[in-house]
Amino acid sequence: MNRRTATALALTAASALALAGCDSADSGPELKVTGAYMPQPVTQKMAGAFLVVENTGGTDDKLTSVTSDLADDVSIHKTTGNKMEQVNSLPIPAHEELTLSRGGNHLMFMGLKKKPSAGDKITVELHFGTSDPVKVEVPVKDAAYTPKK
Ligand SMILES: [Cu+2]
Repeated sequence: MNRRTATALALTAASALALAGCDSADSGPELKVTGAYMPQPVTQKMAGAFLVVENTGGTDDKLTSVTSDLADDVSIHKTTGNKMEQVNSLPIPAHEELTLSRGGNHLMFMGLKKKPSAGDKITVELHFGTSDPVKVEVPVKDAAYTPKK
């Protein structure tokens, strides 16, 4: 074994330790946003968007607010039965994920500055209880689009 290989092995061991450390109970939330999309809205009045926020950290966090270049009025909605209602936040528990999807939790945009079409991208910034804000590029899809699992 040459010296370079030995160093690489030592580094691998060190990062494995660091990863294990991340899993301890006192680590902060570690958020990752995936699968964001917005079905092309029917009118300029409102639009919805969906995404998943994964928390691989050891501490709970929550989604507290959303801002966007598409509309000044963006809120967080949950759906109960047939009715949607605005909520102040949605929990993102440690080692779990918050799922926003059709028929469930979603982001609600009111009074759009323009009507986006499939193929466009909009930008949202997600704000959390603990973690730093995360900017997400949200692709606009066909009205009937549903993500593959
Ligand atoms: Cu809604």
